[in-house]
Amino acid sequence: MRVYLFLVLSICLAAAAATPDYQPPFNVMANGAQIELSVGHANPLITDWNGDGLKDLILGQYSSGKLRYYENNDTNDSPMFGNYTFMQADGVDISLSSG
Ligand SMILES: [Ca+2]
Repeated sequence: MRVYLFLVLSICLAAAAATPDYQPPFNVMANGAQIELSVGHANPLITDWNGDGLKDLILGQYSSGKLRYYENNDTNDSPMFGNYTFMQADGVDISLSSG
């Protein structure tokens, strides 16, 4: 019986893992406007950066290598971002080279 249950659970977990549920694409807004970058490449990261329980947005800019920080001012289900600040280390904007 345990072998049978294990086999059924394994099949269910494999089926669930094989069918991700993606949402339709959408434009991310900040301060009421679509986020624009000077060059079309960006590396987004969603994480609770400031530890307030709300997921924030960090965007790595391809053109200058700077990291934009957008704090989430609403909820995790309906995030609202305002103006960004550049992330800094020791008072200096962080800049990562490309390549
Ligand atoms: Ca946060």
